[in-house]
Amino acid sequence: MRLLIMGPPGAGKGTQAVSLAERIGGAHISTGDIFRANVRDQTELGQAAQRYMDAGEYVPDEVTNAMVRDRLAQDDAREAFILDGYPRTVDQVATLDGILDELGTPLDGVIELVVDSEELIQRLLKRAETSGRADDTEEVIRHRQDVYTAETSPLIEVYSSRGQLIKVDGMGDVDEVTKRIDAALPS
Ligand code: B4P
Repeated sequence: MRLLIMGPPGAGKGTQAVSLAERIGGAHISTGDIFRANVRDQTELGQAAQRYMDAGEYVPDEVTNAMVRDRLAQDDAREAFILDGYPRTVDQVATLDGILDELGTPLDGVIELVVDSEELIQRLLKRAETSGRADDTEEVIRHRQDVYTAETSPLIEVYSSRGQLIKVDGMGDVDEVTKRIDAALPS
């Protein structure tokens, strides 16, 4: 199965995508994780991404699109994958459509995790106590929510109009949300 998981920062995308990848037997492709690994290793990609991430801004599309194109062409993503945190802009949707067309690997569904805005902030503030992530300060957390609303929330309508959107209530504990996702997936 080939899936996207969407939702604002703190919705639980990464949390759910890790276990979902195991259940569908596919690759977990998190653009945030790939950027953080590159920042940690101080690669050229990491150096290009770091200042955007630290400020809560999106990394430019040309950098992100090239990275995802390479990753999706790898063997472990052939039959099944969950894309976590990509696409995030209208341009990224167009690029992803082209990549999946070329590879002949269409999507089976797009999961949207729906969570109240105050709950999002509380989760990320809690993570800030332990994560050490430069983008987990209250000011940057709030800015990331605004960037999501402006840049990414319009994508929900795009996938909804294609009949691919699977809305899942992301409130409640992690296991409850996992059960809801499994119940909502196409068979
Ligand atoms: P991401 O790594 O995708 O960061 P995120 O939006 O904060 O989501 P994450 O997956 O980490 O959090 P989750 O909701 O699982 O992106 C980071 C940055 O990378 C972006 O700001 C941008 O700069 C760059 N980037 C990434 N992709 C890009 C793209 N496509 N284009 C351009 N730039 C891009 O979990 C949050 C917290 O909630 C965790 O602590 C978790 O434990 C907790 N949690 C989860 N589920 C819970 C539940 N049910 N109850 C309570 N807590 C829960």
